Amino acid sequence: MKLYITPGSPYARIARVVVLEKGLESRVEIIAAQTRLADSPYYGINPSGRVPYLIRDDGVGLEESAVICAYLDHLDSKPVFDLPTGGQAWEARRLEALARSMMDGLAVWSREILRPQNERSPTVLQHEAHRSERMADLWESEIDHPLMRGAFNLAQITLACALGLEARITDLNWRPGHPKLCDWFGHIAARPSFAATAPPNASLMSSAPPNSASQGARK
Ligand SMILES: N[C@@H](CCC(=O)N[C@@H](CS)C(=O)NCC(=O)O)C(=O)O
Repeated sequence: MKLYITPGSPYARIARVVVLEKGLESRVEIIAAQTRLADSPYYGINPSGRVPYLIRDDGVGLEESAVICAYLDHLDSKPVFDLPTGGQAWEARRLEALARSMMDGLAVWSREILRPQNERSPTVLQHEAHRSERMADLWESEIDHPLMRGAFNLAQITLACALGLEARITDLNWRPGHPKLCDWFGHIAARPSFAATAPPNASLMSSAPPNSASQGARK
């Protein structure tokens, strides 16, 4: 199988973590795709141009990190990331959706920063910065939920991949005032699957305006 990724994509990182957690390294070839590039050859492989994208052994391609993770998890017929049974399933869904919601906002923020300085929208940057603050506050209280502290699951993986975007977005500073979240993240980030998939540090991806004294500085 081939898994198309970009090194900085948090969605692709979720799938890469699952590959490692499930010991699928020998079955899944990880390939860096050229996204967001006019006429990228990658569009011939995946017309949407998005990552992650998994080409199965039968040649069929799958999009969406959640779908790809479920497929990878079921390959050995011993899934470990399926939803828990009973009422806990709704809690697992709720938490995973909250984590994905935070990631979606951070992905918009990081995309905006990648645009040329004169094309960035200060409104979008501010909106996403504020959303990230609210989501960090929310997660500081949710992080003690038994599902966030128990067996490794997709809500945990998704949240950790979202928080890990601090390496890509200089002005994302979710740590101050969130000691429980910091401690939780420290444990997850130490897992080999997370250490091996850490996004490249983009210390210049500040959303501060040019020549600002705070450019590149962490709050
Ligand atoms: N809902 C999708 C989101 C995938 C996504 O937005 N990937 C971004 C990278 S973080 C991408 O491929 N962007 C390239 C583009 O928009 O052309 C998933 O969970 O897999």
